Amino acid sequence: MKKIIFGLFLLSLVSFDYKEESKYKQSDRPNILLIVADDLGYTDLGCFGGDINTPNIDQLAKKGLLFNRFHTAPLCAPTRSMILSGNNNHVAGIGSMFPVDNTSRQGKPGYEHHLSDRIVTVAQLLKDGGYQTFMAGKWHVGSGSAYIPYAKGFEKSFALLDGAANHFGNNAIMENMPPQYCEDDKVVAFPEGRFSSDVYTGKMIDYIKNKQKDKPFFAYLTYTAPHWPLQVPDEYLNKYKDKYDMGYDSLRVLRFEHQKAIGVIPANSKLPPRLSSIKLWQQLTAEQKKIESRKMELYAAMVDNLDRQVGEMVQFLKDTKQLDNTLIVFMADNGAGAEDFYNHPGFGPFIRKHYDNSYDNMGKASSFVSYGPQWAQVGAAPFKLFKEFPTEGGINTPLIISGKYVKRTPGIENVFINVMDLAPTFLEIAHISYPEMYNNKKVMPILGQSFLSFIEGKSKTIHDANYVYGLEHYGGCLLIKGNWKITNTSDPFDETAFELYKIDEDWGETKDLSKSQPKKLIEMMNEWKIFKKKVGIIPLDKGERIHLDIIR
Ligand SMILES: [Ca+2]
Repeated sequence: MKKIIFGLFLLSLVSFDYKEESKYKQSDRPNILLIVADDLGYTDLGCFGGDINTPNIDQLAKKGLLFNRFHTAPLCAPTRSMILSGNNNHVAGIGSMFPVDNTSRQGKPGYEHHLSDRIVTVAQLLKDGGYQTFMAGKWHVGSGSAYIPYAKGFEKSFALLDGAANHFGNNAIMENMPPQYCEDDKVVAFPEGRFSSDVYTGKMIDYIKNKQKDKPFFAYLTYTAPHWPLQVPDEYLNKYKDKYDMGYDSLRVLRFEHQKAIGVIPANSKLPPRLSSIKLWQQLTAEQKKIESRKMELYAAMVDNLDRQVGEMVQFLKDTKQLDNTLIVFMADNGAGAEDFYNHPGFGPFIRKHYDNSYDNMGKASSFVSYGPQWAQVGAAPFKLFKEFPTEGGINTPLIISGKYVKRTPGIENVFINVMDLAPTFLEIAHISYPEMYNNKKVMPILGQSFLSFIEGKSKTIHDANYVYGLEHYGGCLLIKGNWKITNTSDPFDETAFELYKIDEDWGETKDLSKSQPKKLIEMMNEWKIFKKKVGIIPLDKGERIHLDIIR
């Protein structure tokens, strides 16, 4: 175990007044548990109309609020930078999750590839303000010693610094890139043979068990499930056996119809066309069907296990009489993941050499299964495309808020809310204001808005009708204002290729109105120019393409 050598950390100077702290009783400053699922689809959870057994998460929704218009970034790292900062991913330093070497963006602010010093993390502010701050799971927003959870406000942490890893150990999933884990300020290895989600739940429970009694906690629990490789503990391997023999085309329709029936999506929603690049289920051979069904069985088992973990956390809080004083937020970081690295031209050769995807081995630690775009479009059913894309399929993800402060009648909330709203809400709950200066350096004002008064039932909405939500990641662009949205999925990037949608009527982004509503397009493009400047987006170079090859 080698010690990470840290740079100098200046003592923090925050706007929080320590004399203020004593003013609040513990009950006035509740615990905050933020659970993040990785690549969980919009249609997977039972409460969102899915068929996977998720009673514990459903119970949170039953007692709390289910948001059907929660917006994140289309990928893991930018979303996580926005969670932690309450700001845009460019301001937070993750303008790109992929390296931008040899482009005009290299070395520029916004493209640091780790959390920037233009923001202060919500964990840091909560810690400075008297909370105990814990993190277990995937970090993905910086791996240098000055950028790991320990350096960004978490007192205790056990973190995977990369975007993905083997769920059972330290076998690399990319050439010359062993997984990077840290525990507090030390480099550690993953406990070989244990399952990722079990390890993260166990660590978090330990942290809370051993915390100082007089302090509330902020727990950031970021599972790597159900992100590929689809691997599950042995007792889960056959839990969904034969459940998906109807195939991806039928399941997509079934889930979509069920979402309409239970009111998660409007009753008049139209299912966007299926991807023509994907073979019709009925055209697959019996052998192909068997393998495809197996992929979804494993994915479902992984989601089922994730639900068990959530149940364990909630039960622990209940048993230790902390549940009533805890705000619980459950969210997914982006849309369903369509990547299939096993069959990827760049990543595939290494993975195929070291992992065995033969049928009987699928789902075990030595396999590397992904469910691909064919099943990802099931997970994203009411929406167009999936993870990586700025369409709703990439960015409209499950959010459930439950527990302390939720005083609205439980149910489905059709209000616009986004990932930057979490940090300001947590700060408001803790009576902490976001500073203008931190460590003698000016920081950018927070961009999210607190939803505390909304969940308390004191206000009808979170953002007003003119609120603008913009986002850019590696050339994928979107901007939402009220019920309108512009988006750009051109590749190579073309700044004149924005499409226009009225998303309250067209959740699936099926009718591009950019030609028929030119005035609206101009208005939205003007907003885009303002937004681009505000957060410091540098466009892709001429002809530059995103480098992940996903079928669409
Ligand atoms: Ca993710």
